[in-house]
Amino acid sequence: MKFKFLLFFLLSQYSFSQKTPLKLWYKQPAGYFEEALPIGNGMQGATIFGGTETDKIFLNDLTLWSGEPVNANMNPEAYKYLPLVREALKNENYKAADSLIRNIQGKFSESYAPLGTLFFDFKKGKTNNYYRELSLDDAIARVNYEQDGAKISREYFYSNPDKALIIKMKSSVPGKLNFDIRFESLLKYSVKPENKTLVFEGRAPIKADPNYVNNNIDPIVYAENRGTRFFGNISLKNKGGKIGKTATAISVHNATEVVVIVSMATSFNGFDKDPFTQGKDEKAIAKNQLSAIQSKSYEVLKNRHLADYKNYFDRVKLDLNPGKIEDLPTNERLKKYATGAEDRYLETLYFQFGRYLLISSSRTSGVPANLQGLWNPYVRPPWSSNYTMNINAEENYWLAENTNLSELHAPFLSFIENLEKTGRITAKTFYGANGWACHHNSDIWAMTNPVGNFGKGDPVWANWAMGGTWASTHLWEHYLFTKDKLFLKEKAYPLMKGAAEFCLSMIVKDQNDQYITSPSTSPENVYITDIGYKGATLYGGTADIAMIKELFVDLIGAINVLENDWDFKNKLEEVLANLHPYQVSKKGNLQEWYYDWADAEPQHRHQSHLYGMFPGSHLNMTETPGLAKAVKTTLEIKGDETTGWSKGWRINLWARLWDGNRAYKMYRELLKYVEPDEVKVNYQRGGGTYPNLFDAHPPFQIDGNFGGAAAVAEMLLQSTSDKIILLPALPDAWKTGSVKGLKARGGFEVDMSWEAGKLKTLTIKGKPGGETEIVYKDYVKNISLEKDKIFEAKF
Ligand code: FUC
Repeated sequence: MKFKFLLFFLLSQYSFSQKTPLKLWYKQPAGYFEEALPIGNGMQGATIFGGTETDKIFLNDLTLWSGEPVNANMNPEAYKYLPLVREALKNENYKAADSLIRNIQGKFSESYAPLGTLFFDFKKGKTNNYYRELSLDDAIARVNYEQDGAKISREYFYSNPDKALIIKMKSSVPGKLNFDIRFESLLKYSVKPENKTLVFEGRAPIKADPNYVNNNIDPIVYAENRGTRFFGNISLKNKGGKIGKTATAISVHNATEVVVIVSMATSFNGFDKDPFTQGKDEKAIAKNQLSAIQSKSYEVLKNRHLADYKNYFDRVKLDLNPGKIEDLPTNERLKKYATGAEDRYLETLYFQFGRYLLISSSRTSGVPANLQGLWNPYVRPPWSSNYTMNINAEENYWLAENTNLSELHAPFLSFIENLEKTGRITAKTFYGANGWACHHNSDIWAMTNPVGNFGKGDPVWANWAMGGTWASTHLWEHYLFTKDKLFLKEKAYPLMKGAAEFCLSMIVKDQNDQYITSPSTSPENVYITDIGYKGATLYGGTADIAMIKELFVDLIGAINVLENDWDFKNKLEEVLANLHPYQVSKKGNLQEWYYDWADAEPQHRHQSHLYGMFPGSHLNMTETPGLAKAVKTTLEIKGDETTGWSKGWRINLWARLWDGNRAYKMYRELLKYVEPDEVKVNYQRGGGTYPNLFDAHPPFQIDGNFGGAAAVAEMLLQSTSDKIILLPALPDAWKTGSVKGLKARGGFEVDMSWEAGKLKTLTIKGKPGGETEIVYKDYVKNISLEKDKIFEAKF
């Protein structure tokens, strides 16, 4: 067994040395968060600055949030306002509807908390030949420099198998490592050195308001014996020299090599368990993790980390034929790219960085990657770094299936199980509705209520009710990519059905006897009625109808597979047959509102009414070409300048419109260099990419990284339950290349190469096996593959 592992490891190292390394690298330490390097094991993570005098490392744990389990029954009278809002809408009194709907609001979400910061204080002094990198091939960050005639090197990785941050520091000259290790936190905490270990503990607030709620004098509240606790050990193993301590720090004197191990845990024990009184024993967990590591050598820990990480990362290879790659630091590369330079290496790096980030932030059941993945230094991070359900939380998972990381979708899919629990109470109390609902925001406590602080939120974002509908379509997508029938039957179907039952409660008949939602809002857009009223609440918003349609079509697919619940299928079909249809506006765009009203902000970043084209699929180039044209006109009117996540979405939309060159143009714009937030710049900052390749909304949001990476796959391969379309949106700029390991619906794994813009070779593996139709331009072929069997073709 051991020998096999070693052989695998040596072979993988050998094949890796044959190709261009995928890495971010810099000639100086990070000065800002958006220059620092993120690593993570899917639950915990670190952001590394790599300084030579002080190396600062932000520590995060995905399960450390402010708050406690939510009382979903927070506004028990709210449902009484639903008939009043509906009545106002029926009377076309939009102003009254906008005001009445505020009675259907609850509390804001809680905030994702920063755990603490680790500092290594080194001797001050001149250094030379500084180099800092993050290797995506092995998920290891490295810092090297020279000081006092010694080569100093540091390696950092966050191990999933060993649940710890592991750092190795080395000096080429014996005895040259001298430093102190400190720990600080912005939360309530204490720290003390014990032998060769620095021990810290603390707890999160029981409330941290969003940073846009500034009318509250007490935005952060702590309480004794309440809130999520955390605990950690920082332990050291040294070669040479000795370890001492001060009152709050551990000191290393004259060592040659030091391995630092950070093992930490929180008391979070599930969305519905009090994290203090019913919490996990975070001390025992952290200590046990540490003692399990103590006996393992650094090399063993590193090999275990590599085997674990590469199992995911190596599944997909993308080669865009970059030619001779200029050896430029990543920040300079981005700046040069922004001048219009070709850089297919950077374009590949950004794609693979998205996959790297998902592997590093999405491996915790019930706790998906949040607005910043898991890397957050702020107590009140932008938008609470929570789950914004009207795009951002879902966009995080667009790359999970098609870039062959299906298992990493599980944290989001299991989160939906939690949402369903609070969401049933939300549906009942806020609307008197069946099923379960989720609104604009959620958090680790699976809150599902409309936010707004009981009437203070603008309905344009606070009252959007389709969060559960959108999220539930991910369950069907997971089934389509895996064909896991047991998952469909036991997990997905009941959740999807509950989300649909809520939709059935929210629809009414319009004057034409067609189904529409009432009330409705369209994320986060404002209409102008014919008499000039600017508002948010309406009936029959297109986005609602699009999401309902997608979910109902998915459910019918599920019923056909499971061969059960035919009565419910009849109900869904009846609604689908009588849904208010899409409308094309007088300008030729897809109408967002029930009437052909004007938009208060025609270039607005949200485009939820285009949902059916992407991430949905009931609008497409073959079956609904007319509506696809209206989608295109909508995007033309909106223009291309927008926030990071919105660019990510539009690139996917252009890919689905089979316009590879426009998709590519916007991909380039997503990669537009953006300075760190604290740097003063004299040009207009817009969506783009920070020096550490984090997506800039701005500020940092990880959704653009994930959406952008998903879009690259979407440009190369599109699929439905019974079709695979090859190179549907290949841009002229990617004339020659190859890709291995992309996934298509049906569970197929696709490798292909192309030259001069034309498909050359194709290999499709059936991974559970099944039938599909392959389409490449005029080439159409039906294939039927048994499990693990391969179809190959040359063009
Ligand atoms: C939505 C967007 C904002 C931002 C926030 C996190 O509300 O409209 O642009 O991304 O989520």
